[in-house]
Amino acid sequence: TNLTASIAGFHFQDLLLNAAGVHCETTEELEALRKATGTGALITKSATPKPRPGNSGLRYQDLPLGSINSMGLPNQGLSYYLDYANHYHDQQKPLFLSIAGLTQADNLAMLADIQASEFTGLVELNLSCPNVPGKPQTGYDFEATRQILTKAFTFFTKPLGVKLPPYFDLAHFDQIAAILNAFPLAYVNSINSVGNGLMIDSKTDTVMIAPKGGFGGLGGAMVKATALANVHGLRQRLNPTIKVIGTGGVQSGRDVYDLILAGADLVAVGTSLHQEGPAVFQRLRSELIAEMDRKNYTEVDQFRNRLQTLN
Ligand code: RRO
Repeated sequence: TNLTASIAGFHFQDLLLNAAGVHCETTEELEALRKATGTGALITKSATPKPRPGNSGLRYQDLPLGSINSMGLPNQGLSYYLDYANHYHDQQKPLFLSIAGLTQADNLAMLADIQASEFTGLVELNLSCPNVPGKPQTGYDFEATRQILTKAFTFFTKPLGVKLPPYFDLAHFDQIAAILNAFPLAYVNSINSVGNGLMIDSKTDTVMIAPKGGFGGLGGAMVKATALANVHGLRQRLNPTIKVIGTGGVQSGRDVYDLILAGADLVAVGTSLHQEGPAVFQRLRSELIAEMDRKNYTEVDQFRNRLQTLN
C-alpha cells in the first residue's frame, strides 16, 4: 500500500506526523518521533526567539472526549531547534520547524534567522496559539495575517506553511483562503486546537487546568468535525499548489482516512500521541491500510479529496 505524499519537493514515505507541540520539545522526544514506525515526518515545538518556561501550574488534562491545554508556548528557543535541524540528516523523514513569535517583529526576526541559516527543511508559521495571555490568535485577524505574510515573502524563500486556527463561518473560509492564495505558500496546516474552551471537574466544581482561569485549547475526538470542515473548506478554496496538512481528532485509521477524503495530504496527530506515545503511529498506519484494503485502494490518491455529497 502506497502512503507517500509530497509537499514543496519534499517526499514523504508515510503521511503521518506529530501535531506541533506534542512530544517534540526536546531532541530526545524528536528523535523518538523520527525513529517511530509510521511517521513520515516530524515537527518541532513552536519556537520563540528565546527559551520560555510556558504557563504555570497544571496546564494539560486528558478529557473523556479529548484534551484541554494551556501550555503557554514552553520551548527551548529557536537556536535549539535550528541546531537540531542543522544536524538532522534523515532524508526519509523531512523535518518541519515550527515558529510562533509573540509579535510580528519576533516572527520576522526568526524567519530572517532561518533564511540566513543552512536549514533545508520546511517551516511552519504558527498563527494560532490560543494560550498566551494578552496575545490574540493572529489567524483570527485577517489584516494582520495578510501583513505578516506580505512582509515574510519579501525575503523568505524556503518552503513555508502556516498553522491556522479553526474557522466556524463559511464567510471566514472565503476570507482566509483569498488571503492565503495571494502568497506562494507550500501548505496550510488546519486546525490548531479549538481555542478557549472551558471544562469542569464535576467532583470538585473546579476548572480542569490552572492558567487563564481554566480556559484552554481543545483537542481530540471533540474537535474532529471542526477539523474535517476546515480541511475540506480550505481544500475547496485554496490554489492546488497549496497543500493541506490535516490535524484534529485522529484516534483511528478511519479518522486519518476521513481527513484525507476531506483533502489532506499529510495528517498530524496531537491528543492521541500525547495519550499513547509514538507507538500510536504504527497503530494508525496499520488501521489506515486495513481501511484502504477494505475499499480495495492501494494508493491514497485514489480517495484523497474525493468526499461525496448528497443529491
Ligand atoms: O503552547 C501552547 O499553549 C499551544 C500552542 Br503554541 C498552540 O499553537 N496550540 C496549543 O494548543 N497550545
